[in-house]
Amino acid sequence: MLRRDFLAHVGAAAVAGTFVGRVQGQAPRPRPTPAQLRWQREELALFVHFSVNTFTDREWGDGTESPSIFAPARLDPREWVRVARRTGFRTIVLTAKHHDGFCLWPTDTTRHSVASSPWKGGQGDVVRELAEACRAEGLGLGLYLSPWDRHEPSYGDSPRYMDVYGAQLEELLSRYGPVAQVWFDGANGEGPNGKRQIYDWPRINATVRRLQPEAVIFSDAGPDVRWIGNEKGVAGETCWSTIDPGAVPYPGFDAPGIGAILQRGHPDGAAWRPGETDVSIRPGWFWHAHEDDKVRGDDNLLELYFTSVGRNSKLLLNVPPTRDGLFHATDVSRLESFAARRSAIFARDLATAAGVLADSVAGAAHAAFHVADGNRDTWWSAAPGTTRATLDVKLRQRAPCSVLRLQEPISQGQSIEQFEVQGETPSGWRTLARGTTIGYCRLARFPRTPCTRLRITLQSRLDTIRLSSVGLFDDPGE
Ligand code: FUL
Repeated sequence: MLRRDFLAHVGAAAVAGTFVGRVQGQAPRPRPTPAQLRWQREELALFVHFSVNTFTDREWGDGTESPSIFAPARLDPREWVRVARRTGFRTIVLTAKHHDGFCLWPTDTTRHSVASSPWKGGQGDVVRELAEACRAEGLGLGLYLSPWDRHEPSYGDSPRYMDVYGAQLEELLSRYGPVAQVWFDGANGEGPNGKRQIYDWPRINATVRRLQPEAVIFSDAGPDVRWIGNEKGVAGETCWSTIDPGAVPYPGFDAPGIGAILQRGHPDGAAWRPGETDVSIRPGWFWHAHEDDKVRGDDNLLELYFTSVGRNSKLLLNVPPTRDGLFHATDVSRLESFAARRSAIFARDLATAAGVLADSVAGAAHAAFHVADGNRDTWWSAAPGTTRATLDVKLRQRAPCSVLRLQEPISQGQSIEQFEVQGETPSGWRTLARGTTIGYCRLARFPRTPCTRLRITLQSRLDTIRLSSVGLFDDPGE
């Protein structure tokens, strides 16, 4: 089809706009580092909260717990990793130390660790077992090291505690091979001296960079990955991977509206700092017997997938082991049905090899067909300066569909500010989805509709409009 035919086909409203006001010499927009790109493409990571709290039935230990209570009879991190891999998770993040200060590895910094517990006669090392299992199964290892430590006597004596904390971090990052992610919580309390601990974040981050340069650092304030601002599993309807670093200057920073800022990011933020959505499969982060009947079901988990991965975030789903040291059978079966629901939806992409035309193309290397070529490293690009562009996607056959997936090639940054998708149905054109940001992945659900064609309108005044993939699916569970 010639360009003019195409314009006649999509109609006047869809004619590409051109942004003439673009400022020459503008600073380039932020883009992800290879580590941030890898982190995002994994989509799913598993969080494992396990500590003395598992044995005391508490969410936050106060640091007075005796290591003698840590006695998981069947602890097996290989089982955690196998379940994770089988159900589509690519990294496991373990609470190597939670706020109670109990260390799951035999640290030289304190006796408050597995070395003083009856588990394996004090010879065990949970971090090592997990690291080896991750290596064997090809999963990434993530470590949570709580800065807030309610056991450590030096906590509150800021420089002295920073030495202890720094030494713990050094141990974790130098003894166990590659670490994919280091997870910092911003919680901050007073020490036994009645003083509030001051964390030396530049020093902490520099330690990670020195020992594990490939790892991404998570905290409210990044620097690589930001918190999504809530623990409900909900990224912003509008969700930018960019943020103004001044808005959240350090982890634990609190200000009115901070949750919403973290949820949405900023379209013109100077830092590429995508959001991670952490949420638990149960009401609590640690295992409690009385929550065994409150485990999220597959509908609920799928909804979380749509509100996190489907909104340009990554889902970090917490599954806490029981006192045995294994995942509870209910949690495992929910993870399995969650995985089955995802494959039932995403196994068959109805847009594969569709005929695609665009009303604006930057050049042959970025032709429109790339959005349906199944290759995430290729993309269609509208001509630079175009602020509104339309794609026409002709499906190979009419098919009922209920889920749409759009993806920007985020290796080039994120630019789309508005999208609208219409489907051609036997009764005419119908709007299937509309919204603001896309980013790595935007998912939309709509009532099952038989479609033969899609018309996708995209707008951005920030940067070049690009799309790497259009996916169309049917949810048989609808
Ligand atoms: C919070 C902690 O206080 C919770 O216990 C949990 O670890 C969660 C992931 O982060 O801030």
